[in-house]
Amino acid sequence: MSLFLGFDSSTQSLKAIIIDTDNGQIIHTSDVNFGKDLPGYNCPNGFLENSDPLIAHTPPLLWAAALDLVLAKMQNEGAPLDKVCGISGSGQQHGSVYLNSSFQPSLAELNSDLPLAQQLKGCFSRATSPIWMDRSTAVECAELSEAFGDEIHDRTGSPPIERFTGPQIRKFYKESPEEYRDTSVIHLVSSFMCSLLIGSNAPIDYGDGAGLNFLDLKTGQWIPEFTEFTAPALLKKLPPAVPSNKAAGQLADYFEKYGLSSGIPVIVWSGDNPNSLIGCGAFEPGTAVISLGTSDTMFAAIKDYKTDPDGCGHVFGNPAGGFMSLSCFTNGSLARERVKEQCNLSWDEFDCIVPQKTPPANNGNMMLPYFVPESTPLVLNPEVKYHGSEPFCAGQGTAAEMTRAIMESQVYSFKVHSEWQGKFDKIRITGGASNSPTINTIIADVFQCPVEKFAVSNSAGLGAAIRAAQACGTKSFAELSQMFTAATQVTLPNKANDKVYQKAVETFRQFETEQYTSQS
Ligand code: XUL
Repeated sequence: MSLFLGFDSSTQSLKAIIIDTDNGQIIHTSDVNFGKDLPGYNCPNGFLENSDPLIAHTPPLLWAAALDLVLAKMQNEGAPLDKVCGISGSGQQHGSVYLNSSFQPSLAELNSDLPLAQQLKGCFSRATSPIWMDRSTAVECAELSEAFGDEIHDRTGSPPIERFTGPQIRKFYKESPEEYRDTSVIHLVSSFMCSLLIGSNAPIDYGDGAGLNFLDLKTGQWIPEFTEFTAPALLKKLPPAVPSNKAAGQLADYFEKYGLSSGIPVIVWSGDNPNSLIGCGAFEPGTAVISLGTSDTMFAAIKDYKTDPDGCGHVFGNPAGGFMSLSCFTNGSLARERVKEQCNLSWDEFDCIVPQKTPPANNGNMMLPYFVPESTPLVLNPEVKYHGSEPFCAGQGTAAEMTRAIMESQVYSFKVHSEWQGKFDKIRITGGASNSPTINTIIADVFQCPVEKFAVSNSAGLGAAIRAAQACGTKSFAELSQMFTAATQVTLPNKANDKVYQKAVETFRQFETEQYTSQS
């Protein structure tokens, strides 16, 4: 048996998955929900409630407690932990953990009779960790942009962004200089969790490391000018950046109490998006993934380093080598839901009414469906804008027109804002709305390539387990993807719709440019 364990430390839960790479089976899955299973940390949704909507923090001790809890749960459920021969993991990106000089010695002396959270209580120089949902660093982003212009975007793959770790560290240093001074090491969620497993400070991989605004993606090194400007002596407080297939260390003796074998390799953890790229079987350029969730995301492997000229998309390290792009469309299912409600339709009607009553490209009717602030394109003052026939623009489109308009316009936006990444041979689609045959058809026709569905429910955790298996030398990414991420359904493009959609995409591009390029 060749069993590998992948963890997924996300915003709301810690999940674990064991895969068997001899026969392509998922042997066991388990999870701990932070709100439900660890109520004492007061994080019903995975973070502390705050009256300021820009602030989102989580006490990192919660994540340590969750690691003990999920392993105890798996042991009780009879998971074959004793047969696991390699481990890796996935962390929500950008969240940062601030530790003092007692962290390393405490990890080295972990007592298996006591829980992790009890033993690590005194190791934090900052009691709470800002997570990716925190948007309170606009001032620090502006300071970084002013100091370095486009250089941060050009070298690290993203401009300074509120949720990214660099601006968060600068804010902490400015607000709490003494606590900053007492900080020996700053981890990401991924490298913090990995450190617990190996009983020592773990490195940060290129996938998650790109979420700090400091990593030179071409050289794999932290950029000293950026770290020094951000906070004094910061470079000394950052773990080294390494490729994603590197072993961070060996599993600490502490975890023998759960039946795991100490000494097995722990592969460096990565961020949830780089892990999902692997867990969705999209590790090679040519395949993009569209994930239709609360927000929609579109990501793909890219071979040569390049950045989004519009500054909306991000570049991270691809755990399989090279780079990956990621664009986030904030008004995802939220916008679909709003239109469905406006039209008073059920989900089934929403999906059926479109093909029956309207032609592809909707006779030119389309919309910019920004109900909340949007990241791609950048829209700070949300508004829904219409383009097309007079009644449609006056908000009097039929339910069929409105429904087709929201579905098609979102796909036009995917198309326009992914062009910088190159051309795709196929698109893999996941998330709730991927069950809609109409959305599958629209994506296939607009992109003129096959759209594949696949049966993966926790792509980040699966990606982590696959990375552990690949790095431990048993099988290639191609073989492992074949085993765990095979397509279950394919929608082919209709060539006859190519022309009408090409024209519609150009109209959409122009409409969006007219409305939003001047906004910042
Ligand atoms: C990516 C990002 C989110 C988090 C979610 O830049 O902020 O996708 O990784 O966990």
